[in-house]
Amino acid sequence: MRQRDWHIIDSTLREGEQFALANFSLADKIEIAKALDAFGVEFIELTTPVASPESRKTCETIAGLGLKAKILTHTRANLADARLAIECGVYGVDILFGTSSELRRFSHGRSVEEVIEQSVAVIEYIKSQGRNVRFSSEDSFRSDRQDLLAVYAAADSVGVNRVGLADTVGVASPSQVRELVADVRAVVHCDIEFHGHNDTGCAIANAFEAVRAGATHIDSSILGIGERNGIAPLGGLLARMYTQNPLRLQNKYQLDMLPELDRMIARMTGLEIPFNNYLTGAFAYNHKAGMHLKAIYLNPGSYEIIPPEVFGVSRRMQIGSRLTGRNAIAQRARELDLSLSDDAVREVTLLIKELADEQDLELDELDELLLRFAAEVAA
Ligand code: HCA
Ligand code: CU
Repeated sequence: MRQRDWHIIDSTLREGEQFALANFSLADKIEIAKALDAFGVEFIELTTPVASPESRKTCETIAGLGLKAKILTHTRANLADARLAIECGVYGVDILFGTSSELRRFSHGRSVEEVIEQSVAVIEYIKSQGRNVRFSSEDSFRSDRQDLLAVYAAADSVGVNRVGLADTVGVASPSQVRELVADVRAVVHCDIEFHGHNDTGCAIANAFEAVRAGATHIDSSILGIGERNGIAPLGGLLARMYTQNPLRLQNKYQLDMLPELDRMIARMTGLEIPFNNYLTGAFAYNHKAGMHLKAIYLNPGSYEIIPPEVFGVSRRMQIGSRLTGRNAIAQRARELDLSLSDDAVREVTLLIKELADEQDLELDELDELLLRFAAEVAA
């Protein structure tokens, strides 16, 4: 199937607010919204205005900033919540209803018919107010397939703009996502959104499969923050999608702002960016083994699937370890304008490896050693 165009719904200001250490002030939220807008995400989702007076103020303020990104808020599927959302001036309302048998039995206690009836009323109301509306079912992957499709088809038939599939508990595998999105695609004409939690490490892969199966909107958050261990991280999602269609992403988003976004959320939550974070982790572009160093010097593409500069980061050549190789050392010598014979390079490489067996050499120590060695050889 031809891949449809897809869009980012960044939920740092909704799902992300549900992260343990996220207690954003209004000023923080404005900063986040402006940064996401400058980055180029198409949609920004905010916590329901029903949550607290400050949440309401956030909706009103951010909806009034005049950003290019479309502002959504996320509410329960009832008229009172929808009304308040609309009063805040948002572009669209994302409504959510639980369709799994557990939620129907233990949470809201409604039958599928009642879920449809109530959702349709809310969808029609939001549309009558000229706003964009999305209907999503919580815990979609543990819902009865026929129930789920019936609810989506009903929402579609009254003109919902999007239906959302939520892997609320992070249980879905990529092939399950592909299958369910395809099934939904077959019964609705509207757009399809996917929201995936990362409990089993599949959030990015699941989002990727969702797009391939026809989803048009993907939820993400900066650094992946959200309930428990969060959802698909913006950076990782873009890394995954970049490998499919680099130009499209480069034309659409200010990709080199990613480190700034990740640092902003790390600062506001008091966390470090994880060492192994997609693209922006301290070692995401670290090259260490001799074979890798040699190949990177010749052609960075040999071990880098995405050029670091695209996302505003730089590579790190770790040439002072016991795993280093003579090609890396020769390259460093050339960079220092030293001319060493092949034999001399071989000799100094052995020396470096011996020293690094004790402790890695920092670049300045290594440079000093090379300069001294070259002077001795010349003498
Ligand atoms: C939650 C709700 C939600 C909603 C997703 C959506 C989920 O449980 O906090 O509206 O698409 O994961 O189900 O984040
Ligand atoms: Cu969620």
